[in-house]
Amino acid sequence: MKLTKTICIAFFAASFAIPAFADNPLISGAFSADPSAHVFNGKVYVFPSHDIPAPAGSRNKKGFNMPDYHVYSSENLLDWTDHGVIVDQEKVPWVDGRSYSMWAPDCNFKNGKYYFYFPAHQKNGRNAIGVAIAEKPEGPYVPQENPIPGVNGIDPCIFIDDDGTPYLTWQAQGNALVVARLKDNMTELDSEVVTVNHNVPRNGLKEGPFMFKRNGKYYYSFPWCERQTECICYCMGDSPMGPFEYKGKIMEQNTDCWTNHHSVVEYEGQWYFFYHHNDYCREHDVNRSICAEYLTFNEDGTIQPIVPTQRGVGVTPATGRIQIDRYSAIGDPNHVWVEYNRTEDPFAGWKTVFRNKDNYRRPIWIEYDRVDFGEKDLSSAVVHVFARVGGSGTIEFHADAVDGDLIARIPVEAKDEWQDASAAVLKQLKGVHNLFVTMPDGILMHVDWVQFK
Ligand code: FUB
Repeated sequence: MKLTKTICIAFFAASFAIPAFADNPLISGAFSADPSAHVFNGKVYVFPSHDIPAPAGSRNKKGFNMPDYHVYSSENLLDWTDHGVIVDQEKVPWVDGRSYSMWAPDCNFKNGKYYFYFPAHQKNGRNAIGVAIAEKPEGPYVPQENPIPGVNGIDPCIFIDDDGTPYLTWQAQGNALVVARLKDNMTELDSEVVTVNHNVPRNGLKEGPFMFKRNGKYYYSFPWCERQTECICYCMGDSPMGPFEYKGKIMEQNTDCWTNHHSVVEYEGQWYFFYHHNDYCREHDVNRSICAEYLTFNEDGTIQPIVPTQRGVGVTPATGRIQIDRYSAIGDPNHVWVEYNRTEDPFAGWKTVFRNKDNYRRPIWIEYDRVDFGEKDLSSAVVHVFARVGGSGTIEFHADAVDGDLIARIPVEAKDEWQDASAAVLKQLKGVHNLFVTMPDGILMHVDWVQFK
């Protein structure tokens, strides 16, 4: 992926629901990190933290600047609704309101209420973890007057066992991962704080724990910096207080972003893995964006390793703008690649470049899987494209293979500006198919998205 200079600008969130976008990253228009996903009332809710570029007056110009939390929801994992700010550093009595220290949170449901756990700096500078309580997952949340007594640290995860017993796990001082039972009121500890026994090799920082249960087994997963950046690894055990046995890595370290932070959720019979990366900000790794992938278990309950993708999860409607640069597979990288759009908006996204060099004869292609063509006939195919004199040619859409059924052939005229070129649909498809976009002739075309009408 070739990237140009990006200027990261501040984003002021609307306090009403606004739609976000599909593919990875899941959210556009604001940075988001540390996604904690849960299913409430038949929808997926994600509680991420919120990175912003360092504001004037921040004491931490080069590090994380995290002023508040939003919550997002989705029924199809493509269209995300931002429900606005749910907790703000300036409105929590115990938090230093200029510390921008609202790191990874979590939320869960008990006794008819939603309990949102978040870390921040107290007015004395020390980390603590507090609770805000709501009647609905989207809020309004009421922060408690004081943080939870005896819980000093970051990255809370709130796990509720099948019998209703709540457990809080977090990273305590000294980089220890710890767990404690909570009282039924969800705001006080009900047990000793126990260091999680996970028999993971001891080197490297461990933080951001997440706990879930499947088929009677407890899964305890966390980021671990084994070498250069954080990978996500996991353990399994028979009790939420441990001991846990190390089972391996779910996601390997990446090269660009030092942190990774995850959660795991089952929704409509499918398991998902949420994590973050710095896709929309490449000068540094403290303005991150959340992503999701499918998660698969082996027969014995262990987890298959996940490779991060641009495509992410979900089925994309053919009638929406299909961002083919969030591809599932791509041809020869000398002839087709993805570039960051050159604008001052960090969320302008990417485009696909098709380039025929040296009379390259094989198909030049990119694949975007899981497109829903619906049940009705579609009349035209559109490509949002930029091609100058000497570069223009033809863009083709094929079904399910590079040389699969020809869905449309779109001649693209040379122009000095972006255009929507279109042509009639030649082959009607029904249901979900993988879309292949090819450049059978032409020299240099930039494609931002494609769409059917
Ligand atoms: O987002 C700030 C911190 O970075 C989180 O609390 C950690 O888990 C890491 O993702």
